[in-house]
Amino acid sequence: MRGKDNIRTAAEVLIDQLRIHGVRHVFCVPGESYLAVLDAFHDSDLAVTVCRQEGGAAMMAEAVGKVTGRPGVCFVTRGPGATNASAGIHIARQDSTPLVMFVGQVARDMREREAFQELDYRAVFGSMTKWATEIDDPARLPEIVSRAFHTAANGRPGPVVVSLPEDMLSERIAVDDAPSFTPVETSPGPAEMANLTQLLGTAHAPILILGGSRWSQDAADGVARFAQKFKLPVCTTFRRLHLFDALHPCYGGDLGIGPNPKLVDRIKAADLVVLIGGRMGELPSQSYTLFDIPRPQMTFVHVHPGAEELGRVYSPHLPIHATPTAFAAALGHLELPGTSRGQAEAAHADYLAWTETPTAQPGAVNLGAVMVWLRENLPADAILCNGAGNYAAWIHRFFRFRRFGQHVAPTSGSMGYGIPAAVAMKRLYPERPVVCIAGDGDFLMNGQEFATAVQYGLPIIVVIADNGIYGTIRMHQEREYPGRIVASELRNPDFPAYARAFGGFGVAVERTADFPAAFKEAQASGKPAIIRLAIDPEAITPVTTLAKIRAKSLAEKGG
Ligand SMILES: Cc1ncc(C[n+]2csc(CCOP(=O)(O)OP(=O)(O)O)c2C)c(N)n1
Ligand SMILES: [Mg+2]
Repeated sequence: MRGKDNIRTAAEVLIDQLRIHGVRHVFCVPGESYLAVLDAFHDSDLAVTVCRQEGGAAMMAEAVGKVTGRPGVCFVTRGPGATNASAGIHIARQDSTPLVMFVGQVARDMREREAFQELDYRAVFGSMTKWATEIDDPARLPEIVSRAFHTAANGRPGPVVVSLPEDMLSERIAVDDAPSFTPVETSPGPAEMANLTQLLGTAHAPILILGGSRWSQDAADGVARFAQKFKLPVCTTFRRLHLFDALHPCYGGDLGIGPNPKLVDRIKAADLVVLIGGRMGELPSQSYTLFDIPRPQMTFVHVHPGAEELGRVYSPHLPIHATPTAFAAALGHLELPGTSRGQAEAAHADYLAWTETPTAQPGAVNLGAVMVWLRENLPADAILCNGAGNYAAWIHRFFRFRRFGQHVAPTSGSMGYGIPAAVAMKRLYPERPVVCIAGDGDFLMNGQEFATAVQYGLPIIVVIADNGIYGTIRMHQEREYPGRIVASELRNPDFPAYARAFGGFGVAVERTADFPAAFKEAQASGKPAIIRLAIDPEAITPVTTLAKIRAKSLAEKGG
């Protein structure tokens, strides 16, 4: 309880800092290590979501950071809680997402004895976070929390871990609050924009590639206007499809796993590549084969909010240290001689042709056709979440994302992300339809958070592509060790019954034609829902089958 003399417990000071920094939602699994914080939640207006596993809580906070650009916040207990949560910390790292995780810690006078569940968080999270620290002196709480928010959100965003010794949290102190934080925008300089104008003005086949974080709808619109004015083709990196309207006449497609070969050819033939916001990691660079390292073969402009990322792998001809938001605003003032620079029209025609019609598949449910139905029937404000597995290839290929924040999925390829992300999105945006697409393996990595959806009355719709295998791994096995199947087969529960057991709605779909009715039933139920799709394991990607991969591999290996 707060005293009348403005003396607060450290835990109350902490909650007040969160409110000052604009936090509305916190995700947690409780622990006795931070009871004083839980008690401070009691009197605050923070929306608290209690989760079933810390990995889920951390992924929910990560999803909030992804779509809002401000740190998502989670609270977990020491040792086992923190290590469970590390799955979400890793996603925030790879995906450049602002996240602040608070961890309970043993009392200060017990440290270094390996007391119950004690860990050294600076050491454990040191290489996974932008900053990992512990608060010893409650009087420094406003300062350290302020730094945590700045660090998580500025430059290249990422996770910060703050450890809270139990006895520190219940100390009573008089201390001033910190001012609220604002992420720092880094703008490109006039010299850089002049240089860019010159490069774009003389290029014959330029292309823009969008990726990373620190975007907004305004920034995406700004790039779209610029691209349209000068007919520049634009593509997006792995799982960043939401950065550009797929039906914009300049959109050339998704540079992720299994991209359109015509897009890859277009990039190879480009004489100027402008990469905005992304790191050009392993997946979009097609395993580091698209561009020469360190100096790309074509003129390479790299715009990134983190100074340390410029020149890290690729040495750009023109590095621009800027946030995508500030860079997009600067593009509005950029004039190029003439109007026709690139082959946007041809790139967009290639994209439309590649994504228009579902490919033929073995089995009675065609996941491509399901995606096409969803893209034609979900409203423009719907949010799609997913984790990792081969099933996601059909999302990337056939769903056409139209606006920022519409796709919430891990560039880190972390299974189990879709359910927590969907729960977080529905908690944030109760009025928007939220659909999670999951694999059977993927779903059960965090399926327990379906209980959280039920607990908070969040009618998310989960579509499980159930092929009875860890399909991605089986695909790699067949390619590398044909016919030698091990540890990739799954015996699954009855997923619709699972949904019902949790208090949700469940339905099974055995034929493509039954999907629309099942989806409408799920919507009408008003409950969190699971739609189980019976997917033929042979339908391993939109373009090939397991049998074909095995046969090809056997032929190559002389088997
Ligand atoms: C947390 C985590 N563990 C393991 C992996 C390795 N992995 C990548 S995809 C995959 C299988 C996915 O199976 P499923 O969700 O059923 O989708 P499918 O490939 O069958 O469509 C595995 C095990 C991973 N990416 N993330
Ligand atoms: Mg599977």
